[in-house]
Order: sequence, then C-alpha cells, then structure tokens
Amino acid sequence: MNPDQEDAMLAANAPARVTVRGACPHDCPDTCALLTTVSDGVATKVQGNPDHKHTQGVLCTKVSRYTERTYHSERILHPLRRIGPKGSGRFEQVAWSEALEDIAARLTQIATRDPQAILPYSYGGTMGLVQSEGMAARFFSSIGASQLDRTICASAGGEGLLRTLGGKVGMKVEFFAQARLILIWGSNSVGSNLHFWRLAQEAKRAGARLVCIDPRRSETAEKCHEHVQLRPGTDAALALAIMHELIVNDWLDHDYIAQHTLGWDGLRERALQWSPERAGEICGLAPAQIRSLARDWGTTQPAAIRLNYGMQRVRGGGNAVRAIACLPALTGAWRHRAGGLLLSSSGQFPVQWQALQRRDLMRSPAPRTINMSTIGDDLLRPASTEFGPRIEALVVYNSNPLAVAPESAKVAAGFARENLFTVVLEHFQTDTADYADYILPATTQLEHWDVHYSYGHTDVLLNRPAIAPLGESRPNAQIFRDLARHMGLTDPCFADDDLTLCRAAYGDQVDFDLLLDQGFASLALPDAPFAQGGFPTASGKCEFFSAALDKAGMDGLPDHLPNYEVAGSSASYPLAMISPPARNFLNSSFVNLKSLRDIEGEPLLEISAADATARSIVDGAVVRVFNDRGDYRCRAKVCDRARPGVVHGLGIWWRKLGLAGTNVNQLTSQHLTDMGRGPVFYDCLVEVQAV
Ligand SMILES: Nc1nc2c(c(=O)[nH]1)N[C@H]1C(S)=C(S)[C@@H](COP(=O)(O)OP(=O)(O)OC[C@H]3O[C@@H](n4cnc5c(=O)[nH]c(N)nc54)[C@H](O)[C@@H]3O)O[C@H]1N2
Ligand SMILES: Nc1nc2c(c(=O)[nH]1)N[C@H]1C(S)=C(S)[C@@H](COP(=O)(O)OP(=O)(O)OC[C@H]3O[C@@H](n4cnc5c(=O)[nH]c(N)nc54)[C@H](O)[C@@H]3O)O[C@H]1N2
Ligand code: SF4
Ligand SMILES: [Mo]
Repeated sequence: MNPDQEDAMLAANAPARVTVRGACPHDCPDTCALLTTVSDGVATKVQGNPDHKHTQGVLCTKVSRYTERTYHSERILHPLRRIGPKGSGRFEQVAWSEALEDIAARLTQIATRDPQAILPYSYGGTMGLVQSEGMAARFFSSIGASQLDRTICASAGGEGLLRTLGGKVGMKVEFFAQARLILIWGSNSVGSNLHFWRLAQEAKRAGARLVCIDPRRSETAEKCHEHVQLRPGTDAALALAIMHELIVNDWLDHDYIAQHTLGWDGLRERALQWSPERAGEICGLAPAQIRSLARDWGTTQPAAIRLNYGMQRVRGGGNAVRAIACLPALTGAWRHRAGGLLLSSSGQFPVQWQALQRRDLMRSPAPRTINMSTIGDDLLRPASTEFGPRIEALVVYNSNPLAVAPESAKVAAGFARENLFTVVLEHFQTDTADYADYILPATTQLEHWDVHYSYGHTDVLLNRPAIAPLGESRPNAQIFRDLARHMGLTDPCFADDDLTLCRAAYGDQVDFDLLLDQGFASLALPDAPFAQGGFPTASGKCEFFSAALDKAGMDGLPDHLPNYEVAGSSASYPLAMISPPARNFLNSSFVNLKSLRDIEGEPLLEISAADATARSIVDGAVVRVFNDRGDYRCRAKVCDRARPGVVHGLGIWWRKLGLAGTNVNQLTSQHLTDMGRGPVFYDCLVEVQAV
C-alpha cells in the first residue's frame, strides 16, 4: 500500500486494527519513535518502538498518555471567533470558510499598508520539520511579514557552541554508555532527557562516575555520585577554575592542543587568573570540591560532558557554554568515541532548508526581525524609524507565549491591545488562545504527516498519521496553504502536500523508502567526530579564541559574566530564582491534562529550610513570590533541593490553572544573553512572603 492509499484507508476509518509508526513531536532531545495502536479508526495506545535503539520501547509518562491528550474533551475541534473582550476566552464556532475569508481579508488590509506589521510567533509545540516552519515559512516570506528571531530556548548556547566547536555538533549519544566519567551539566536528565539517563545508568553500572553540576538538587543530582551545587549563572567561573587546575597540574593533552585548537596562549593566561578560591567565592563552592572535580576531569578517560540548555538562561550563558566546550579539547577527550561533549546534535542533520522553507520567496530588502524573547515590549512599542511599523497582527502557532515568554505582565498587556489582530492555531484553549480573535483547530501528531530531526541523537524519524483528523482540525501546513489560497498567493509551492514536504525536507540525503518502511534512519557519521580535529569552525580547530566574536567587539576568549541580577546585590529581592521544568509537563504543554497535573499537584516553590524559617514560611503554605515586575502565588515546598539563597519556581504552569492567574514568568525579565539574544529566565531576583 502506498502512503496515499494508507491515508485514504485511515480517513475511511477502516475497521482493521493496525499499528502505525510515528515520532514524538515534542521539544525534547529524545525524539522517540512511536507505535500507535489503532482500532476501528480510534487510537487506543501509544508506545515506544522497541526496534528504535534510542527509544528502546520506552516513552516518558507524558507521551505514554498521548491518547488522553488527543481525545481530551477540551480539544479545539472547530474554528472559533472571539465574542467577549480580549483575554476573556469567550468564543463562538464559525465555518472554516468564514474564518479563512475574514482572516485573509484582515491580513491583506494590513499588508497593503505594510506587511511588516504582521508577525508570526512560533516555537517548539511540534518539532516536525513540516508542521513547524515547512509551509509557514513559505507563507510568511511570500506576504513580506516581519521575521521572528526564534531565541526563546537555545540561542545563547547555540551561538556559544558555534563559536567554539563550529555548530550544534558533538558526541554520538550512544557512546556515553562507555564513558568512565560523565559530567551532567545544567541538565535534569531524569526529567527531561530520559533516554540519555538510561545510557548514563549503563555507564554507572560499568563503573563510571557520574557528577551533576546544578544549583538544584534535582531528581538527577540525587542519583549521581556527586552533586556540585553551584549558584545560578556561575558555570563559566567553575569551568575556568577547572582549566586552572588542569594547567597547574599539567593534566593537558599538549599534542591535541597544539594540533587541533586555536588560542591556547590566551586561554591559558585567562584561566590562570581563576584559582579555585576565586571561583569558589563566586560559585558558592568549596575550593576543594572544584579541585577534585578538575582532578576527575583531568585524569579520567574516556570522559564526557552532557551539557544542557538549563545553564545558558542567564546573562553570561553564551560565554559559559564556550568555557565548558573548551574542556574536552584540553584533555584530548575527543580522541575517544566515549569522550567529548554533547549539547545538541541538531547541526548534524542534512536538512534541505531552502527546498523546504523556500526563503528565496522573501522580499528584498528582507523584512525586519523581531526577537520572540522581547515580545512583551515589542507588542507595546509604537511605530518609529528604528522599530518600523507597530505590530498589528500576530499569527501564533506551536507556542504559548502568554505562559512561556518572560515578563508576562507586558506580554498580556500587548496581547490585550484592541487594535491587535491575533490568530492562534492550537489544540487547546491556552492562556494565549484566550486572547485570540480567531482560534483555528490544529491536528496533533497522531493526525498528520511529518518528518523529524533530533537534538539528542542522530536518527531521522518519519511520522505517519495514525487516525483521521478529529473534528474539523487541520494540519498547520494545511492551514497555511488555505490562507495562501485565500490571500491570492499563486506560487506552485503552495500546492505541495504534506507528504511532498516530508520528502523535500531531506531530499536525496536520506533514504525516504527506508523511512516509509521502518520509520527511522540513522545518519552515517563517524563514531569519534573530532578524534583528529576537523571541527566545523572557520579554522577547522576548536576555537578557544574566536576571531568572529573579537571582530564583533566582544571578548574573543570565554570569561565569566556575572548575572544581571546577582544574588546579594539587592536588599529588596535577596533570593535568586530559577524556574526549571516540572517533570510531568513539557514547557506549558500537558498542564491541562488532569492525570499529569494531579502528579504535579500545584505550582511549587522549592525553598531551603534556612530561607523559609527566616520568613516564617512553613512547608505547604501558600506564598507570594514577587519583584518589581509582578507577583506570583504558589505553594512553598521547604526542602533540601534548594540551596540557601536560591529558590525554584517549577515551570511552566498555565496562568489560568495556577493559584492566582499568573505564573512564574510574571517575575522574569526581558534582559538578553551575552550571545544569541536569548532570554535570561534563570537570572532573576525575588522575595518570598507568606500570605
Ligand atoms: N519533562 C520535561 N522535559 C523537557 C522539557 C520540559 O519542560 N519538561 N523541556 C524541553 C526543552 S524545551 C528543552 S530546551 C530541554 C532542555 O531543557 P533544560 O531546561 O535544560 O531542562 P532540564 O534538563 O530539565 O533543566 C536544566 C537544569 O538546569 C539547572 N540550572 C538552572 N540554572 C542553572 C545554572 O545556572 N547552571 C547550571 N549548571 N544549571 C542550572 C536546573 O536546575 C535544571 O535542573 O528539555 C526538554 N525536555
Ligand atoms: N520561566 C521559564 N520560562 C521558560 C522556560 C523555563 O525554563 N523557565 N523554558 C523556555 C524554553 S526552553 C522553551 S523551548 C519555551 C517553550 O515554549 P513553547 O514552544 O511555546 O512551548 P509550549 O509551552 O509547550 O507550547 C507549545 C504549544 O504548541 C501547541 N502545539 C503542539 N503541537 C501543535 C501543532 O501541531 N499545531 C499547533 N498549531 N499547535 C501545536 C501546544 O498545544 C502548546 O500549547 O519556553 C521557555 N520559557
Ligand atoms: S517527550 Fe521526550 S521522552 Fe517523552 S516520548 Fe517525547 S521524545 Fe520521548
Ligand atoms: Mo527549550
């Protein structure tokens, strides 16, 4: 049966019981291969594919309940038009034709004045190449809309990696199982990178030592041999002090440094300024712990670092990633396939971006770019020569900015503007959808085609639709095709169907028949990518010194940049707050699934006994967490997960499902990182009070 026939069969609700191969769409490094059981056209079970080596038949709790999400009684199944005030969440059902005609007319009207007043807003709701920016990019380029700088997650670390290793490249994840030492750095793998954690366990059973570097005593930290509980935003200081020790003890691979790195003399001089005593002061660590960590790194082979994005959501995030990414080259860890570093593997996929997204359709000169991390300020900005036109229309898909973007009070005020026209493509009536003029019902991963890359392994995955679209829902790509037609766009690229887009995503770089057949395909990559150097930088070396950064007027060498909001610098707000993910939510997705919300209970603030006692806060009390940007109510959890001086507001609750209509992003700021223009969610001072 060819895929089209299979589609037809599914649409016709053939009574057969079938198992359909798919891919998990979520913004998670594991990119699992799914097997969905379908009986009489209804998906009854979603499981991990046992044949896929990275999935091994295991899914996380969230996605093993995928049918609960798909068939949720609150799924949006019809186009909706606003009937109440913005934000009130009151809508009426309308026909697709009416919604599309009206939206096209409104967008056309704005575009006639200046198409840059239209802004797409999207992120990682689905990571599929087709249903994320596949057809959407073609549409927004063609109409001349403003471009969106998609910085909200990984851009500081991404740029740090680019300037050091040359891109989002690194170890093959499977070889972590053979390492003798693993530093799990800024990552709660148990919660957010489960399949990596399994490899780390395998290494541990074979005798490896696991060290977790994290301000929070996370589910992962408590299961490692050692927890290095540093203050938020001090990772570069720690990495530089490790280098200091590598140098003074001569735990260096001089040959690797000479042949495959750039800028050693400068880095050596910089690192020698970072004694464990100096770094210890900043990090809040005993110098002896830094010395022993350096000894472990300097004297164990093969040694590997699993870095994750949790440590780069602070002012110096880019520099911190640069400093850490230097460590494997100093000791020659890259010589072994089980040594080196992995932050993201996504740069290794041969995605045919131009064929898929057709950026050639963009007008010249290119429209302005708006940073998604400052959407609060930008929605409130009037027209000006520097900024350009005021934002008059927003098309939101695959994202929930009211919940996830920093400084929510401003985001909410922006979305509440009566003269802003907002369209939201969604599965559910999220906090953001409450502010829409139109909500358009989107299909879920069980209902559409897509093809995936991954940032945690190196396999391509194909997702076949398992069931027919529920209600009147349509795939994102279909909605953008429909809008293109209603706006009179005639380029033949708008006729490409989703399967054609799936093929275009990798062109002849991946065997599509293999994908159709088995659902996944491994990229052909060397086991030890930088054993003999060959980094994808301009110099071909690991760049301790970056000429590109230097030329841009920045420090060419990595350094520690203190947070914008350093603990101890404000009498009013003495506590540093980080807001890492709660294990059973994925960003703000799944918060509306009762069974998962029941596990998480209520929005929590983890606080140390010392800080709680000083404020007469008892375990389980409702507290007010606040700073000049706003306040947030949640329940205090007095526990040793938090070190004194640091509190953890676990994320990311829907505002309307929290205790008082706001969530943790009411407190975060719109400051940006040193590199990559990213948000600084974990660089945030607060005070806490019992209520
Ligand atoms: N269950 C679940 N899984 C997820 C997600 C989710 O929300 N829930 N989110 C997904 C997304 S979008 C991403 S980007 C990825 C990765 O997302 P990450 O945010 O990296 O996810 P975690 O690994 O859960 O958390 C990072 C860890 O970094 C720690 N941390 C905070 N500040 C610092 C610091 O300054 N230094 C150091 N060393 N550590 C710090 C936090 O305490 C936390 O334990 O995970 C994905 N997987
Ligand atoms: N305070 C704080 N804030 C954070 C973070 C943090 O750690 N702390 N983490 C940040 C990070 S790492 C990230 S990546 C961002 C994530 O921010 P987002 O990418 O906005 O992630 P979600 O909150 O999961 O919202 C995704 C939405 O897309 C919808 N969706 C899923 N699939 C589809 C589809 O096929 N079509 C359509 N139309 N919609 C779909 C889902 O229903 C969901 O509402 O949040 C950031 N915000
Ligand atoms: S969210 Fe992550 S761990 Fe869970 S099924 Fe998806 S890819 Fe796998
Ligand atoms: Mo993310």
